[in-house]
Amino acid sequence: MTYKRLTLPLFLIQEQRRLGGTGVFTALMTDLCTTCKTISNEVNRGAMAGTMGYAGSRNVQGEDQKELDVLANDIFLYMTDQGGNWAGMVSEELEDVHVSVESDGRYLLLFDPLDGSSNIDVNIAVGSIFSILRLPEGMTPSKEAAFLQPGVRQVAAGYTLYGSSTMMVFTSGHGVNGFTLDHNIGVFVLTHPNIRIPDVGSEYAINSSRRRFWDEPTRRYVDECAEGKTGPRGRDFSMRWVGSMAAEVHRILLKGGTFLYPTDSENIAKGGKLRLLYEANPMAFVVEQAGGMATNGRQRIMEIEPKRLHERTGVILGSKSEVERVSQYYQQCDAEPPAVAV
Ligand code: AHM
Ligand code: MG
Repeated sequence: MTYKRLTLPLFLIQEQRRLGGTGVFTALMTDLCTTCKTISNEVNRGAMAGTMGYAGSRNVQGEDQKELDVLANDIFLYMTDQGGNWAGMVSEELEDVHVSVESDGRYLLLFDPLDGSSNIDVNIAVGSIFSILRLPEGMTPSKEAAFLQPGVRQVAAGYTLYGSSTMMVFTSGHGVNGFTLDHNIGVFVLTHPNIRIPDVGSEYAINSSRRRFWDEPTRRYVDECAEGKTGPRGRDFSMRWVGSMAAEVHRILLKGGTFLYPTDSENIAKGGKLRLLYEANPMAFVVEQAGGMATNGRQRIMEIEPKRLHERTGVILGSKSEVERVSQYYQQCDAEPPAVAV
């Protein structure tokens, strides 16, 4: 047979058979698939959708919401509520947990409906990021505590990138697979099976305009990369910054390298920039499953015990050898005796 395109629905059914699943995971992923296809449609219509610009509201993080932020959040909640598979949700755009009414679902969904939304008005890639947890025994989804689980307990996680094509990339703990949306048939198709992050990467992604706030290990790592062939790394690097974590992580997953949004002297009071439960943890799960590494510099991201729904963390992730190097710089910095005042 010459026709060999494996669609996401077929992939899920094959995995369900292979791993002896009950079909619940297939149902969860089907909900997410429909959600992201709907958001992709809205994003692709651009200015024609009439959803550009600000909504005139702020989210719990105090950030101005774009109209598409609000719409994408509504789509997530509506599409996932209907199936009855989910007990509750946490969203970047909602202050409190959302409980699915009339559902006996045992799973929790944590998501950033539209990551990098400052890019919407200028037609640059945005994404959705999601993490799936089990509702712990004896807990009700209306309580924050049900969601405060470390990333190592994620059942599945991933992102959908609305770029020059729409791609969904996810892991359920058995490797990472990427699917491209075929708009003609309205189905995601497996295009990137078993993604492995290259161990040697020549790209790093960081918002360099924050250099004045960086700590010593970040500054050292970036400076050494920027010195290229003539510096201690002995080779040249390129720097990229899209301003959308989904796009950044996707590039690094395929090409290797490092993504850094560290805690710095300006964001440390908030704990960093990126949110642990629905940005850092899902991306860390994907990156680790692809053979990479994800840390806040001093601790593996997925082992951080969350204390709040919208908790933030520093994030350094990517190719194993590069992230190990940054971690070593943190260790060396922490081991240095404090300077003695004379
Ligand atoms: P958002 O989820 O509110 O869109 O913000 C998160 C984004 C990340 O995708 C990206 O890595 C970062 O914030 C961009 O930060 P900066 O404004 O420093 O470029
Ligand atoms: Mg985000």
